[in-house]
Amino acid sequence: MAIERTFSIIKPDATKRNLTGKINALIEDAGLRIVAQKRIQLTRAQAETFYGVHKERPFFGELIESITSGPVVVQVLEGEGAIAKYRAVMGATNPASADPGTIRKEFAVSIGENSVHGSDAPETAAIEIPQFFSGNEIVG
Ligand code: RTP
Ligand code: MG
Repeated sequence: MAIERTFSIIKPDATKRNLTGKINALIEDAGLRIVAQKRIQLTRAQAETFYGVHKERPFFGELIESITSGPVVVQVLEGEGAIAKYRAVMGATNPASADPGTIRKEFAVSIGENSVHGSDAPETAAIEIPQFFSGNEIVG
């Protein structure tokens, strides 16, 4: 399988509860390498651009409130099949349905406060990564 890169966000519900290290331990234990990282406060405009595909969804307002409610840690993860691998480590969107050992089962509070984001396809990773990182900020 090819070496891929995927985009990850540790969301405010997790940074507020000081879970960045515990989440990154699960990411690294899965064989993914953190090749770019920064802690930032998303602006409303950045959040609305990032989640633009969900603009018409009933939860869009809550989603933007939630992702801008505190610091996030944005990261690029690299590894074999990184996109699918990270989705597996994250677990289901709703933590109630997530498998044991996944980030969302261990740490998430609810579907809205579900601790992490991960790109869902190579095409979305290619759009999401450059929204937050320039080429020389990613060191594989
Ligand atoms: P993500 O994009 O954050 O990695 O999560 P995902 O692919 O598993 O879920 P997606 O369908 O893309 O939804 C994006 C985020 O919107 C929030 N959401 N809230 N209240 C609701 O019914 C609802 N549904 C989705 C979640 O925080 C989800 O991660
Ligand atoms: Mg998604």
